[in-house]
Amino acid sequence: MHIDRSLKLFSQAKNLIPGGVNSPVRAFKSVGGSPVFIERGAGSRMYDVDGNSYIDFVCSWGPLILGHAHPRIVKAIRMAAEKGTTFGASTEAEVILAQMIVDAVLSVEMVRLVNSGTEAVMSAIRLARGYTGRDKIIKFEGCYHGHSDGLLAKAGSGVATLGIPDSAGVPKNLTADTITLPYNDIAAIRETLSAYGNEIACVILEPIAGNMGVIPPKPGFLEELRRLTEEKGVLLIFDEVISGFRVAYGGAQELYGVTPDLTTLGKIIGGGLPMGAYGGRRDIMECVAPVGPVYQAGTLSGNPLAVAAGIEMLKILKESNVYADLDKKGEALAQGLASAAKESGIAVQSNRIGSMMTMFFTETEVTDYTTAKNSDISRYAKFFSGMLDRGFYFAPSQFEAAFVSTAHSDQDIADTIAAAEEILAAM
Ligand code: HOZ
Repeated sequence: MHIDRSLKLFSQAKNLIPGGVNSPVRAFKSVGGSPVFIERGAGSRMYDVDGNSYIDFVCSWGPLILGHAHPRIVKAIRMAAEKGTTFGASTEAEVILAQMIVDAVLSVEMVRLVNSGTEAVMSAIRLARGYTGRDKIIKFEGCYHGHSDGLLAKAGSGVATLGIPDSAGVPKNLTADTITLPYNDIAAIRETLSAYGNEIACVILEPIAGNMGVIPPKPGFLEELRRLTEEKGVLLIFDEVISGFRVAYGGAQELYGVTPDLTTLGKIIGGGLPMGAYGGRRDIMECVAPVGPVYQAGTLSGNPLAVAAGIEMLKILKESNVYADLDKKGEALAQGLASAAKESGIAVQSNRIGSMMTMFFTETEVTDYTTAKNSDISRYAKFFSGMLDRGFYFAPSQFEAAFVSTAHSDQDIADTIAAAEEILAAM
């Protein structure tokens, strides 16, 4: 495979952009080799600047549940652009999207649109603190909630593979109120809430962890978390930036039947354009300015292009039965990869919920950050590079999810498994 133009661009980029990338994992540091530069995408495929084609299982890290450049979404964006790209003033389309989110996500009675998942979570935490009058928050090891200061503690993929424990530049006092506990460990949360419950504003988690690789909640974990937080007047926030509209139309909270107080969303709701949202109980959301005292604002919030893409995306998801189809494809891929590994005598753990999955290169079950870190990342790197060379684009990090979209055909999945059999056998 020739990647001459990508190599040239990467060397130019390194001179202009830190590490040559606008988000660290994209630099391929933990898997080796040099990143390919993408020119375009269509359906399940991406094409790089050297003309190589890849079946894409990153799907822009989650938003592309319908694949690349879905004609209806492209049309919606084009039509919106013709009317103007931003107004910094309210539009009818924002009301339509807000209604669609409220109808879909059980916990959300009111919603505020922002520009990214990071912004959504940062705002939801401020809101939880403003509402409760408490400062401390609890997060879980390996759960990623964006890169705002107070949440960059044991934050999964990017920091995990770069070997940076947290981040430089975050003053100690900004993480002093962040308590970090092991994911899926109900005893730890029970103890902490019974000792400090009255000081804690919120517990935030990815109800299905996606950024230390996919780790589902253990049976009863979310239910017990809901019960304990309610008991202590602590708000429960589900970060559904990845799982929202991905594992079910109503997200993980629909799938598991557990309703948080606040929910953060991103990725899919923007139809592939930058968008985030936070929402929840009306009495809490009414603390947000201009109704209440918790300030949050943004020039491009509710941007017409992103809103148009989001509306069209949600319409398509609602009208077609995508989730059963995605689950079937997800299962075929996860099972195919796992049995290819088994046949080659390579120990893996295959974690999957619907169309999001991770194959961890480890012998032991993966249920939290510590067990995820048992993975042999050099083996993942070999798998990744072998697959990339054959035209299959997986995440350049062991600690990420692989995503299947509606655009992936059964043939795409079969071809991927066939290639994986060869790579794994050679390892
Ligand atoms: N770790 C991020 C996704 N979970 C990376 C995002 C990106 O590089 O675009």
